[in-house]
Amino acid sequence: MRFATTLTGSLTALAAMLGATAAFAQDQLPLIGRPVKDTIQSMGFQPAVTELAHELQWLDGFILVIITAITLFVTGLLVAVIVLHNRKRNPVPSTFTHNSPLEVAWTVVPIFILIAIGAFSLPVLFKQQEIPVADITIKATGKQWFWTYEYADHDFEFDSYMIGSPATGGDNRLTPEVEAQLVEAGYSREEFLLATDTAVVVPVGKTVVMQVTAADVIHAWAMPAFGVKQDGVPGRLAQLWFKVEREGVYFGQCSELCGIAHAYMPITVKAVSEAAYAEWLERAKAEYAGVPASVKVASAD
Ligand SMILES: [Cu+2]
Repeated sequence: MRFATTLTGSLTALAAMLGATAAFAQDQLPLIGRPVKDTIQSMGFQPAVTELAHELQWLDGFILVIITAITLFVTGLLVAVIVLHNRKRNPVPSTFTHNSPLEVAWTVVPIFILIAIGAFSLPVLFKQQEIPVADITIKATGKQWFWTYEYADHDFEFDSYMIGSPATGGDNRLTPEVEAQLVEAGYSREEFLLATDTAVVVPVGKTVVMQVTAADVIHAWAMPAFGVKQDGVPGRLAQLWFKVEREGVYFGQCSELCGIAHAYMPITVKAVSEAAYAEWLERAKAEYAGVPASVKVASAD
């Protein structure tokens, strides 16, 4: 039993080492999509790097203006009632029960406000939901507790574990060994709970369609900087899309409570140049599929 445990430990350590080589040469990429602390930035969104995220963040600002105006208006009315219509100031209250112009106004004005919000929010929603023709199709499968990515156009897939998870030889805690693994993979202790051993690699400026599903319970693939979040439901294939504008590393999280290690199945996306993507693709095909896809297809039948 002890031996088996040690053997498993060595194997997972070996797998982690192999996984580390799979990180490839996208180092020196800026870490863009991540939470920050102790700055004014930490109050807001992560940088938007897709059209969808730009629009979502604009919509958030637009609705914030509307709700701020409504809140100030209602607060003003309350203050006016308290100040002008208290018993001392206004000993004989008026007793009317109807005021048709006022009632029409407080019905019609909210209708126009809701129409205005809908007119700007529905196109954003539709843009998310109408999946464009893909340049690259990737299938993300949520599992307890890691993600598997299949590059559907190229017939290979790989698993993506959090650095420091049991699969990489850790126990979901930040130990010196885990910190060393993070540094070796091009991160720092700050990226613990965010960085994974392998990353989804995509080229900038290309439309990526991510098919999202799950193998056991419901998970969700979410990437704040891209403005996307999609539940992965076992037996169903949902889709989301994004086109990344800036080269960099982006972190996301599983966003559907999926069990005890839900917090330990983050998502790392590396957006790279087209040349770097092509180079990565060749290496990934060789590493993850074992044999080139063409050879595999030829020998399959
Ligand atoms: Cu989860």
